[in-house]
Amino acid sequence: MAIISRGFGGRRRESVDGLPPGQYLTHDFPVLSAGPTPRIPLDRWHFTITTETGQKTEWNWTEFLALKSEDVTTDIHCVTKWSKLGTTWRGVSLDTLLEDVDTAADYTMVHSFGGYTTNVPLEDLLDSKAWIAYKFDGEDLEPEHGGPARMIVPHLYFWKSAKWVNGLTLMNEDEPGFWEAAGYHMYGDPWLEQRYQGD
Ligand SMILES: Nc1nc2c(c(=O)[nH]1)N[C@H]1C(S)=C(S)[C@@H](COP(=O)(O)O)O[C@H]1N2
Ligand SMILES: [Mo]
Repeated sequence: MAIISRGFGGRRRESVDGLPPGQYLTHDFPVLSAGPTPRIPLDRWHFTITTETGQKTEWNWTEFLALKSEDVTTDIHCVTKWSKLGTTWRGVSLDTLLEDVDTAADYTMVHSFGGYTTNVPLEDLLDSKAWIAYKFDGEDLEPEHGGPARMIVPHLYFWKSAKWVNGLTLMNEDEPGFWEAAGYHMYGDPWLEQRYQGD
């Protein structure tokens, strides 16, 4: 249940169950991109999983849409301190995509069209914790928010949810992605406020 409170500083911020420490609630959907929005024609879209031994599994857009899709309702938390509760998505679970992939690796690097990368441990992509989403709020995902398809890993800060995703690489050792190499936390648990290295 949402509880509205005014706080003391004259700033009106809602305090709500389900909000991690240091976060405030937003009702709009901010756009945060480190560069220009790439436009990816659907006939050039692909998602490729590459194992630590170089084995590749790839889906084109038609093959991807033929996979089992799920509706997901989840809260999202950006490291810049906004959170949005109860967002609704439709996408393909990473459990489905990784089902027939043979790997002994523990880490992944997620890759995007445009060059963005972010590292996520493999176990954080499994057991209904991550999806490649192509709908938001019942509509096709807008390019600014990562359309045609983006990763969502909602239990970690939202920079781990790569927009315009096009693949993931399995790795034996953890390596930093784009923001992690710039000082952001390697894991990014919002409940532990793992914003920056050393948190
Ligand atoms: N490819 C790509 N994915 C990205 C980003 C980016 O710059 N490029 N920004 C990240 C950050 S910091 C956040 S908070 C969310 C923002 O998603 P939104 O723009 O849909 O709110 O996307 C994440 N995924
Ligand atoms: Mo972010």
